[in-house]
Amino acid sequence: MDERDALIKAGKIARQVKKEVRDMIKPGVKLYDIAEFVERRIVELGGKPAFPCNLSINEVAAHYTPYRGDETVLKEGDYLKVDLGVHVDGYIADTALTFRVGMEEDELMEASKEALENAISVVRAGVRISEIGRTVEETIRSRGFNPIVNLSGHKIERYKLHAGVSIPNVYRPDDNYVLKEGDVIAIEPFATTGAGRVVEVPPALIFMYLRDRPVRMPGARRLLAHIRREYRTLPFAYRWLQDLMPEGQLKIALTQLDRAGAIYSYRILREVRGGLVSQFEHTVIVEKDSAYVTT
Ligand SMILES: [Co+2]
Repeated sequence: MDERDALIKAGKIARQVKKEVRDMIKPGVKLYDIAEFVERRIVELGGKPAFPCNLSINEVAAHYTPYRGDETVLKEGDYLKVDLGVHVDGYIADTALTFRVGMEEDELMEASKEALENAISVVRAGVRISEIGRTVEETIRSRGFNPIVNLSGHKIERYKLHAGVSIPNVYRPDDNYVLKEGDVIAIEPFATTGAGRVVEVPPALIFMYLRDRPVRMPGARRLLAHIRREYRTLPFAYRWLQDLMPEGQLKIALTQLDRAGAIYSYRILREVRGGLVSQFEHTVIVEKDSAYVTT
């Protein structure tokens, strides 16, 4: 399978899982069950999770993924962001959508969805990414909401979810990367009723391997070898490790690895003023005259 076929296959799986998860979104359903369903279906359809299924509610913009024992349930009216990733042989599809639990789509959701559509319509080889930022920002502001300025889309490479270039959600004249034919990018506008900025809050439920580093604790060394082998340079969930060792030991091991610089910890991202947040995301392949949406 060549690169493009793998990207398209990953996208197709992501699309199918998005379609299936819709029926689960009801008041009273546990986030844990949704995340496990999403990741199981990805595997059943022939892919692997490119990162843990993110399920972020209301003022939480991103990076929440449930842990085993998590009793969080959906409530009527919640804004639930489902952000999921599929990889086929390292080729990634990253996509997200927002549901309003038990309710119809509203203007906040439409703002980020329309921003995504408008952004995709400007993508082609030769376009500066500042044009994407401009389009996203204008669309969201024209609908009376704020874009989240410190969250962005990203260029994607094989086994690399964030490959160095950020795809902005606001206009900044110095965002001068020019899209090339064959680039793979994720575009993900976030619209909010808040100030338009996120802050990190504990805990971290998602991590990523960075590099081998010496650590004293044997459990931490074993854990590092495990995550390097299983997830390579892709993010993984605390939930995925809960069978490996007792909870207390796992937490200490992750803390040691973080302090040693062996792993990166993704803390929960919350809108600074507690504003509601909506997000839509697609992965696209940049073509000569357009964008090919894989998801
Ligand atoms: Co993304």
